[in-house]
Amino acid sequence: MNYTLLADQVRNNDLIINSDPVAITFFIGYMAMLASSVFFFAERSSVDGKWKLSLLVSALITGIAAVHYYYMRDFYLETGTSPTAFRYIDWTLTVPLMCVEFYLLTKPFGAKGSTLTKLIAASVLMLVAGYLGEGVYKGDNVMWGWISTIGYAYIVYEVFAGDVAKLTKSSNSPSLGSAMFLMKIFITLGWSIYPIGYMIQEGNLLAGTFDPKAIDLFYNLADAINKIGFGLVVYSVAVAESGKK
Ligand SMILES: *C/C=C(C)/C=C/C=C(C)/C=C/C1=C(C)CCCC1(C)C
Repeated sequence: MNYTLLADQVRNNDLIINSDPVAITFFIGYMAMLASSVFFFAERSSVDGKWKLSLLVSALITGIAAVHYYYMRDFYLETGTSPTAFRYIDWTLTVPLMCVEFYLLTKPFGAKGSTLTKLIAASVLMLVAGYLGEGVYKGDNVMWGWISTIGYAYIVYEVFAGDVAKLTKSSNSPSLGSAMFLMKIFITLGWSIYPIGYMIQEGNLLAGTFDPKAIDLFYNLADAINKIGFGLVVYSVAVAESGKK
């Protein structure tokens, strides 16, 4: 092993970590995901039966993200470029798990497995098209962005007017109602940060407004809001419902 080279690299990474906001958010993202995962996992013991699974899924979402952030941070420090493949592998695992989370919330009120299948299919379309536009056919990123948006729009539709919305209405459960109200905010405002970041790519609608490198600032911010924030909403519903006997 060449220790001089290694020492140079450590010094170099240290400099980047101290001065590059993208690198800093990868580092903070890693720690925050890891801490959240431990928190959600540990808190399983303070909620009732069916909520334990919801907290476990929240812990898995942030745990999977923590592992990816560890690698994404290294990749970014080594290459100075966006870790697109790691990013989309992370999302392909965690977004379907977020759909499972919706399903678990509505399941006590009669949610069907077919709704879960539809949500997962829509998220796969959204992510595959996004990856093609960002990682493979960069020249056509606008077209792939629109195809991806079809999947996103379908998820928004399900939550606002489709099966998920109907169940929430018919459940007459105030705690499910308020959880779903917050979920709608995450899906419309929180999730919209991703396509905004995507649009700063060369040739897309917001090109030139930010350095294209800032794409990871958008994604890291959005991940923190949506993965940790979303988990906290599930946690607060679980605690509120567990208190009732
Ligand atoms: C934990 C990760 C989450 C919640 C990721 C969500 C990702 C999106 C909502 C991405 C959406 C995109 C579009 C709607 C169009 C452009 C391409 C994407 C993939 C950035």
